[in-house]
Amino acid sequence: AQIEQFKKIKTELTRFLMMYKFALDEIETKVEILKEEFQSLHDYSPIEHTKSRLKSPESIMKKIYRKNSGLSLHDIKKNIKDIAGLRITCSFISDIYRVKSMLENQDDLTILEIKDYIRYPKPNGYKSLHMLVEVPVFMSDRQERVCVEIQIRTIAMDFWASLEHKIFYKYNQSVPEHLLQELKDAADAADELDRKMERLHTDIKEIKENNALQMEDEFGS
Ligand code: 0O2
Repeated sequence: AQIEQFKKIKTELTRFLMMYKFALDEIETKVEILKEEFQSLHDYSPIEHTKSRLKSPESIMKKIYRKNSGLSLHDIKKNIKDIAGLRITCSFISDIYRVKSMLENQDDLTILEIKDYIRYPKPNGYKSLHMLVEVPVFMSDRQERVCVEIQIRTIAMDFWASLEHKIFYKYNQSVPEHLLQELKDAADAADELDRKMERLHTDIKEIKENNALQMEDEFGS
């Protein structure tokens, strides 16, 4: 009887984690469609690249412990919202909000929460737009709504966050004040770069549009 019970738990656990993989597949396809369609319509893509990850069982366990969550699959689903994660790296800050609204406009997605760490950066300088969305996943005998955490950021924000994660992750002692300040300065430098590139992007777009209008005037449309 115990073996039967183990088998049942194993099947349930496998299906539970598979559900998050399917949800990620769904979201990735959606984002890929947006990317391709935008590229073909505007000859430009607001999305540089995407990267998905499933939280490891070890990392899920750590979060359960930290959040003092119950241990049933139901509790885990309710309390750990970033088991499935998708990171979208955009070219420019304005593209982040463009991708956000394209996702908000998809009827089958439910937006559970949006955290705008771009408008309100974390004290260390962390910037990113976080969306918690629920995706319907259709399986052979049931339908589940599964939560996926989407992080949208620019290349510069991603560069800063990846390195900050490497430098400070698992650093359990308190970080000296002057290092925190330097980290914040680095985030400001990344932000300055983002704004400069956005300005260049807008200026070049304007010049291109003006040139196109001039051509139309000269040769008729
Ligand atoms: P990992 O290793 O990326 O998976 P939560 O703990 O998720 O219930 P919280 O902390 O309010 O609630 O979530 P929030 O603020 O949306 O942040 C969750 C994720 O954002 C983190 O996941 C990181 O990926 C990223 N993040 C948030 N703050 C920072 C930061 O200061 N630096 C960097 N590099 N990343 C950050 P995990 O699970 O903590 O980590």
